[in-house]
Amino acid sequence: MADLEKAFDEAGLTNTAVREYVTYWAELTGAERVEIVSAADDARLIQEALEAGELEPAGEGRYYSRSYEKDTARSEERTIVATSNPEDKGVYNNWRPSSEMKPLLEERMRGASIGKTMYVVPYLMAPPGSPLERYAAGVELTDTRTVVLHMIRMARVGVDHINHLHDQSSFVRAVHVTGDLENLGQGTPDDQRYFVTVADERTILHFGSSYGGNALLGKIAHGLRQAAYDGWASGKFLAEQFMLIGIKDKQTGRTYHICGGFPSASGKTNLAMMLAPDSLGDRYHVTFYGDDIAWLWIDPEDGKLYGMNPEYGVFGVAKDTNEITNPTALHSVDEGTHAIFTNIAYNENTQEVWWEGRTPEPPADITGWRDWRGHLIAERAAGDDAPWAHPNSRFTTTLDNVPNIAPDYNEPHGVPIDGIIFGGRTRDREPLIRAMHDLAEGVYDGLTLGAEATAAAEGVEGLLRYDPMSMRPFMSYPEGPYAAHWLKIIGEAKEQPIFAHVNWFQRGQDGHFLWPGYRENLRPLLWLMKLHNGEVTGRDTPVGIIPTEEELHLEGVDIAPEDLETILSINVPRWRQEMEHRQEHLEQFPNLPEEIWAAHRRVAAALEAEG
Ligand code: OXD
Ligand code: MN
Repeated sequence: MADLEKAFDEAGLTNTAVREYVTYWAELTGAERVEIVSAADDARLIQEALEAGELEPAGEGRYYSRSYEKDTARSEERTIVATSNPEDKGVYNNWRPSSEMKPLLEERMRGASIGKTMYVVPYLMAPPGSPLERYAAGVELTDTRTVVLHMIRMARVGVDHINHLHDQSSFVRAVHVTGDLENLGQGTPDDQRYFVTVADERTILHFGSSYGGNALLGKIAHGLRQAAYDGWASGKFLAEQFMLIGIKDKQTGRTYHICGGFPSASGKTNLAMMLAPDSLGDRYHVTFYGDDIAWLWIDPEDGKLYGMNPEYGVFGVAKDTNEITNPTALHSVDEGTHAIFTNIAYNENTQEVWWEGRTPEPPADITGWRDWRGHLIAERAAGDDAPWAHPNSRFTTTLDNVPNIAPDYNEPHGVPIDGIIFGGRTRDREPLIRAMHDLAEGVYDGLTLGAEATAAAEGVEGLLRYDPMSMRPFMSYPEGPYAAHWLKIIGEAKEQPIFAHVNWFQRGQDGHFLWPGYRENLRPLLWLMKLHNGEVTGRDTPVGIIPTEEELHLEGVDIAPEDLETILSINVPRWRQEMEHRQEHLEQFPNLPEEIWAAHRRVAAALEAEG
């Protein structure tokens, strides 16, 4: 091994705890050399990756990469939360004892980086100076250059973030070793991969993938699993898979902030990047803070609830992103943004990129086009209509590239939160929006959030796949204490945020969507803020307050009167059915706070009382 001390000194890495940690893992993995990375190294690393064929140019100042074909998504079955306390076992966290998992991971990683460079990526999952900064520092060790390039886009990266730590050892130790991707038995009974968060030791050990969701350890493993655990253990904050937006009322000068959770494929990124409809654009401006993670806490000074996006970029799903669904996302990956695409279709002659839903039809002239696996489209067998891009293909870009990025996204103190919303993809029953009466009902609603099963194998029609607060894959401690922690943190807020459930996806008998969605989704959110301000009263129902037609201000919205009536009403028999499923779902969780059960009983009784 080359001289580590020299490498640390040259990079200005002074934190002795970090130096010890890097030394330990460099020796264990057998890495040939160590390179300490800062964001300023990006251009050089890009150049190296282009020369090595890990990236290809996708026009000017934009790049394309392909991952190994069995390594294209997060693996929930192989993801584990480990601690030394068996009471940390929950329903969804896949808990295992750390005494079992740590040796296992060390065994997998031993010698696995022989001949490779170990990149040391010091990062911060917060704007610098944030009151939660002490939970935000981490150092990812990775053997893969494209992972480094993604980390530079998704987190604030540089040695300063860890040199100046108040407590030099309070950083998350995040070790990523790719392994021999072609021999890991992905998805077979002999699967060798393990993605482990040793939460009570603030250590993340991920082996067997270089796909972003498994390999960018600042994002999901630290930003969600570890941070949720830290937030609970410290009693100080919540870390949730939430988007966060601002809505500025130009007439009053006031900006509202709304965050919220949506299970996968429920349009969270599109909502987070939404623009105001043209007819409301003179008055309202929507700003983007984040599309995937929010940390929430109470400021002891003013007692208000604050939120921030700990990430520095967007790791978005490319499929179906186009001028109508999300023009903001398209601009955030324009040429010159240094965005990186993964697993979309690529034209090696023209350096163009394409994915399903980018345009209604794929490019007519297929010359030079290769699918995400790298196979020429022109050489496909007749009738082979496999997608050109992988359904989980991604774009990665920094927040500064998002055209409507909030001007204060980098402010350390975060932004005051006015509303918390949940929404799934539900074809019937769920109205356009229903506001909750109080905190307990809000948390209850979050815990019973779900999305419809998408494939027959996944579930029964009409039955949701429950995804509490959209955190099912990221839960790190048991659901009962999780609910109690929510009640505690939000309960401490001097000004309570308003909770609501939204649904853009109700369908008619013939399958058409009843609500136009996209930019029009601003209207129900404006209604929610007016309700919160006492400017409207809505109509009370057993499952929450819903807007009247007049309160929604629908001039110019293309919607049939009967469709509008459906999305602004409650189907009581369907709701009664749903309550039985909810009961079963909640019964899985030991120690659920009595307030949650009381909210459940209240809603059930109100539904029973309806004619
Ligand atoms: C996810 C992601 O997997 O944000 O949820 O990438
Ligand atoms: Mn996500």
